[in-house]
Amino acid sequence: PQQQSLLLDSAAQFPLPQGVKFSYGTSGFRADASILESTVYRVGILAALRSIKTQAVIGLMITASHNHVSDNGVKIADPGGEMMSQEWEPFADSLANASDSKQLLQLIVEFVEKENIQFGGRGAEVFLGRDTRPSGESLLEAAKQGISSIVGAVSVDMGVVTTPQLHWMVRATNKGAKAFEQDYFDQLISSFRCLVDLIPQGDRGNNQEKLIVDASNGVGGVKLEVIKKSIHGLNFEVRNAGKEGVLNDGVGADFVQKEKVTPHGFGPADVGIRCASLDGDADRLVYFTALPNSNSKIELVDGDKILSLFALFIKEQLSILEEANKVNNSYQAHLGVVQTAYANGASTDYLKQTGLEVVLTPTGVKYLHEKAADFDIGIYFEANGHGTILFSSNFLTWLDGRVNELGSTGKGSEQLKASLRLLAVSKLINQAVGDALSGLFLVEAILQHMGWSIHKWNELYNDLPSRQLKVKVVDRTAVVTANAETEVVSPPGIQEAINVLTAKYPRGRCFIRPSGTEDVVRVYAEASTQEAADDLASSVAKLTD
Ligand code: NG1
Ligand code: ZN
Repeated sequence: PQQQSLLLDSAAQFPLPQGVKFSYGTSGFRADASILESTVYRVGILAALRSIKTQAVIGLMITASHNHVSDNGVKIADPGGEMMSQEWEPFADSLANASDSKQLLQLIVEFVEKENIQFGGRGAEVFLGRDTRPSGESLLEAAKQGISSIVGAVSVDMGVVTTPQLHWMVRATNKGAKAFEQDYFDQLISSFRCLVDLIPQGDRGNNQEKLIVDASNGVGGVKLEVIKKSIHGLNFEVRNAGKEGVLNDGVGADFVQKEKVTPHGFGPADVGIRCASLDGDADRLVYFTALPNSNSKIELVDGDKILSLFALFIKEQLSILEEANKVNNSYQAHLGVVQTAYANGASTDYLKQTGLEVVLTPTGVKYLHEKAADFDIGIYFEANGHGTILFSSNFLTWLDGRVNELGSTGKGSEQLKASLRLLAVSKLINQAVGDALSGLFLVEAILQHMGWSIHKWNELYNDLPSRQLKVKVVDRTAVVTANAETEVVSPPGIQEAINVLTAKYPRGRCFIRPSGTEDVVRVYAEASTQEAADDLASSVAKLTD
């Protein structure tokens, strides 16, 4: 009863805006910030319930990532730092759309019973974070109100953080580790240092040319400036750090990847220099280098190529270990990479040719992450630059043992170094979620290790020309796909028509799927020339009309 009146009173302060329908998509709720207060308040309640249910700390992040500065959004991180379990999404939807406080209360009562959520044990604890959007401050207040409308629930405000930082904090806390921002920085800096110290002498220092980072005028820039003060072994400059320009406006990973031109703040003086772009909440990373005399055109080094670089490095370390294992006690580490249908076909071919196991999943980090967790080392990336590397605890335990064993025999062997490198990667890379900052430092460490320039890296393979289009449709749910979204099963006949069109183009590949975040059907096509890819995409787009 005390709980019920508390909820009714506080919910009444956050009325649902008229005429909108919210849906917990691939990245939580997103909308114009002005209509999000009730949603964020309700997600506060949801997070508190999730914390009680899981008896662990839960994260609540307020961000709209690469979207416009006037948008905002909210999503939940589960105890391991991963996205909230999909099983709770329908409940999230119904909470967000409850018409008034009474209906809200009723939904909660029913759900608490159905999920058998037991009050009275450990109270809820929710970590809150937000990006640099001005609307974040008042939305954070709404989240706090939502959390405190559940009796005994507490929130811990982590302030302005990157999305991956908040996920990392949740994960680390639930593992019993120290998890403040400084701990995150310390771990990143020390594991980067470790990788640099393990670079074979001959190759060291081949890659000390400056790196320029476009921080999308977002939170990533703020954090990079902090890291810059204590990191050694990397010469970098941060641009678009958010002091002047507008968040995600002509800057950032999404812009650079889609437009394939330099972001604002870059000019002719930067031609040929190794550059990186983060998105607004620093969970996406792409690299690029400006081409000479080309009207700001760039050579894009996307998520697929970051994945390829990581895979190559890890495979090299594993093969050093496996050499030794032939004699010694062995552990056949299962390495796999996970992509979506948007991965450039040339990247998939390249990965397979180097002997890697490649798995395709539907679009959305939750699918990729889940698949990657099936491997001892699972690397996943979306072409847009969101991805990370997951290590199984079995493998890490084995690796720890190996390091102790090899270290104690005093053999400063190659195997020891390879083991230490893999351990350092597991600490540097954010295993909760894709993280542009940790990804960036891993890329930099590997480039130094290999002694590679960005051009050398980019030459691993040549991207096939591709084209993405979106088609506004009355009902995007009419398009149903199978096989990791590579085939349309409904409406009938469309797939056959796509096949006929695709067959006309050398190296042609094409698929359509309903977007999970926008009211559109997306068309993706690739072929041996840009013209062919454009043609294929537009002729397939016509099929969906
Ligand atoms: P949808 O709208 O479902 O295509 C987009 C991106 C995803 C992912 C999500 C979440 C493309 C083609 N799709 O999903 O990769 O980033 O947004 O933000 O880039
Ligand atoms: Zn993002």
